Amino acid sequence: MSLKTTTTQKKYNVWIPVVAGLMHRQGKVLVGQRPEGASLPKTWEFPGGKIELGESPEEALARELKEELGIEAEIGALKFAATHAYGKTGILFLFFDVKYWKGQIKPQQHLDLRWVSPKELSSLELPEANTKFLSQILEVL
Ligand code: DGT
Repeated sequence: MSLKTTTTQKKYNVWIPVVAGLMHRQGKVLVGQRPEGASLPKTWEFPGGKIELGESPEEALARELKEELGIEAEIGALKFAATHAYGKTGILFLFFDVKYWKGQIKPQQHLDLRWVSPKELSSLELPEANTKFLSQILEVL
């Protein structure tokens, strides 16, 4: 059987898979402020980033946490998945629990890092997607 190409090809959206860690310490969660030159500058995000080709989501998150925070993290359960559209680009977010890690957390890329309570999290400037999911994020913290 041969595949037939037609002039009216189906248009596929572009999707970017992003993993983020919900890092817990004494009832607080870690957020980092995105650098000035990055997209969504100065917003407070959960540490993480894009999954690279060939990586599992957990491998991607462990790599990002090493790059961004300088730690060796044990990636826990998938807590929450959601999608958001930035213009024509879709982002698939996968949020994982991170309760254990080795090493001292130091900002390698963020302007600042903060441990915040769920209440404080609600008062920070977050990326649009996180504001949209905030109630679901708060439920799983
Ligand atoms: P790169 O290599 O510059 O593409 O950067 P990566 O792979 O570290 O990825 P990043 O953090 O720039 O991309 C994640 C995308 O997801 C970016 O468009 C910001 C968006 N985003 C929205 N909320 C969050 C969040 O809570 N955490 C992270 N890490 N990204 C978020």
